[in-house]
Amino acid sequence: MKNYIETKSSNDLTRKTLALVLAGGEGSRLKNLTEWRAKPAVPFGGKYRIIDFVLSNCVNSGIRKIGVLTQYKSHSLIRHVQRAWSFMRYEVGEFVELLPAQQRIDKEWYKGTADALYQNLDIVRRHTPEYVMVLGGDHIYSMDYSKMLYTHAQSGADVTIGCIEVPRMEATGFGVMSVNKDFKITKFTEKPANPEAMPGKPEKALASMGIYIFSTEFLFQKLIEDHDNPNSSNDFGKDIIPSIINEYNVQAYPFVDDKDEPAYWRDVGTLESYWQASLDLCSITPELNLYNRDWPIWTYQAQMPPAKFAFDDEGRRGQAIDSMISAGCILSGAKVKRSVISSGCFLHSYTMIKDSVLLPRVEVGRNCRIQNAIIDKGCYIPEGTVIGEDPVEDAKRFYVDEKGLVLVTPKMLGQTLHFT
Ligand code: ADQ
Ligand code: ADP
Repeated sequence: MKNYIETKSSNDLTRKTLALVLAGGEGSRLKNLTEWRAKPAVPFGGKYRIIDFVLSNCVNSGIRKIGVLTQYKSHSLIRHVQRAWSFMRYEVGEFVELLPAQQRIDKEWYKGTADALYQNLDIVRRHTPEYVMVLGGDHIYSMDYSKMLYTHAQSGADVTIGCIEVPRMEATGFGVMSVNKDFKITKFTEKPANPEAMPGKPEKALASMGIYIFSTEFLFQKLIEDHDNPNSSNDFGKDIIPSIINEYNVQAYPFVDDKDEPAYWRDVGTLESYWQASLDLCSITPELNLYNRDWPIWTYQAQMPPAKFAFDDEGRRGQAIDSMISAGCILSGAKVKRSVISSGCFLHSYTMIKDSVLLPRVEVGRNCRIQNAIIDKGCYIPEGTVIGEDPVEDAKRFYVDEKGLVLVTPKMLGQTLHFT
């Protein structure tokens, strides 16, 4: 293995890798935000969709052969991937290929994540990759996968799993692992009720990021065995990973920053985590830097004019502080604080928005006050609306979570859905 590595550059490794992005999950904890779209298609960061982060990581890492497995409410996801990622050139061996659940093997949709891959085994085989990188389509982070690939090849592992330290009680929603001093995984439990603490760190647990590098033959073998096992739910986290820990070399790859600290990685699976990760972008020195020209996040964007800040008719300025204002927005006399205002929003005079996330094409009428809210794409908020000040009032019309965060969708406002 060592000789092999010495003669291969990381470029060789990335070129021989096929990335498969699992983008079929329902994301039900995002409530009505995923009523019409899959979680990876949820708009994020003003002009992106969540899936752009993992796809940009692939492309920026040099992994340019990518399949996207879709299932649940996939229309806007498919449309977005086609529009945004068609710049990849198949002629030079680069592609983003859509792999929708299409009952190719039998009459079933994708059961679990392992089944999603199993149903596409022949397509994977045709690309003859040496490594297959399995990725979730619904996390916000910037990560150089080539380093993980290099570590995988160098260690000679059968599988390498990306992992990160998280607060122990948050790990109930993740796969939790224990590792030995060489980072070999010795134990793996999917979504434990009482996550095991890390040695010497009672408040932390080592969570799986749900990203796996498999040496291809090993993956094929395990997918076939899993398919033939009637007791399996055909899921990586629930079935395949726990079943191989003892017998095989399964390595953990910690995702850390330059200072060896846990890097920025967010599973924006709940409304609160989605809202928080959005507002993280507004901080003065955000941990996730979208302005890093060495690591661009690619997306599709309609051509729109620059954001415009206009006076209202009493001469008050439209202004925004600690906020991201996307292209195509007009703030006429409205004030915005610590908020993400996505493309094509129009905020009218005497309106105040703070600590909120507006998805694209929202219009807010005059004299509104909005705080601690997520406003879904295409909503029209009528003049004089107040959101986020009285949870009891808000709950009569909108979705309010246990911390008082308000979600507003066109349907809740009695409006027709125009955009997903
Ligand atoms: P979860 O995220 O809970 O845990 P899951 O719901 O299976 O696992 O989703 C994993 C990824 O697969 C998501 O990107 C989802 O969109 C996608 N997906 C789910 N079902 C699919 C299907 N039938 N077809 C195609 N795609 C599908 C996983 C791991 C944990 C790990 C966390 C990290 O199981 O061990 O800690 O990810 O978030
Ligand atoms: P308000 O109800 O907030 O006072 P208006 O509709 O009167 O908003 O628009 C206020 C300002 O916004 C206008 O003076 C103009 O500068 C800008 N504006 C409105 N519509 C457009 C547009 N389509 N293109 C460019 N600027 C516009």
